[in-house]
Amino acid sequence: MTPIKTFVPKNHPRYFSLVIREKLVEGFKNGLVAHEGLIAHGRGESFDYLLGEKTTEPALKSIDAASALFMLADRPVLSVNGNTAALCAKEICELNYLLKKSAVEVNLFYRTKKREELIANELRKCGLKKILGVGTGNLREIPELESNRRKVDPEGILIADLVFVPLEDGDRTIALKKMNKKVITVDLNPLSRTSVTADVSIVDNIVRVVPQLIKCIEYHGKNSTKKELQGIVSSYNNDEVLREGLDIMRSSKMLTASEHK
Ligand code: PTJ
Repeated sequence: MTPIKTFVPKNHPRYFSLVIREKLVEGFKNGLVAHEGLIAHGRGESFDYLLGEKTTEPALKSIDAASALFMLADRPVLSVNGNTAALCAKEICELNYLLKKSAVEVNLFYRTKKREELIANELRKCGLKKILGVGTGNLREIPELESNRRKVDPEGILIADLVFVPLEDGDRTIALKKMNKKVITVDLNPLSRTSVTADVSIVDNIVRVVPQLIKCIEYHGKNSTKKELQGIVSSYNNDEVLREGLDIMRSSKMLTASEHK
């Protein structure tokens, strides 16, 4: 995560969580994040708290399956919204660079021209040259979807075989599945419609997920055959992984006052 100027002392027990919160607020002040994005982040934080704010074993399984799916895809698209841009624009660009066949598309629920442009600029600052979904009157609509998320780029999500949709509302994942696309999501809520509908749902904080995805893809790039990647995908069970994530949250231990110190 790109360092920011922070009020949080380094030795605070929840330093990282509070720094992520400040990053999101900064993204809001810069116009990237919607008002509603702050609320969505609060919901995510509460699930992250129950996970102990770390990447769990089931999340690592999902990251492994997601890496294999990315590497097997012909036209993967990374969909970026305001929260994702504020939290990990640089890492999304790195992931895109690593994948080579992929594209990055801005897709917003609370779509305004201004936010589109600000998010595209943020991605450009990270070195991305081609950004889909912005500055074109040429967007198409995906069927059976009423929200602004229906507007997609004909060179991107419309023709993608795999779409990465972190921090989403559920409707689009359902619509993308009906279009026979594979969907990978990152969602701290294992009960969300997005999580239960996607092919691979990574129940973890996006700021931890994208760097881990990059490492995992680099590893498979050097060590795994196409057949091995296909084996990872076919043995992956998303429902099982979601149940395991929920079990970890349920068994989350209450700390006593002395343990908190
Ligand atoms: O930028 P826009 O206009 O496209 O709007 C983006 C938001 C996030 C406001 C919009 O997509 C939305 O309302 O999303 P939801 O329906 O609140 O879903 C967001 C999901 O992401 C929730 O289930 C949260 O728990 C989860 N979430 C929030 N922050 C994180 C997260 N998951 C992983 N990492 C996070 N940092």
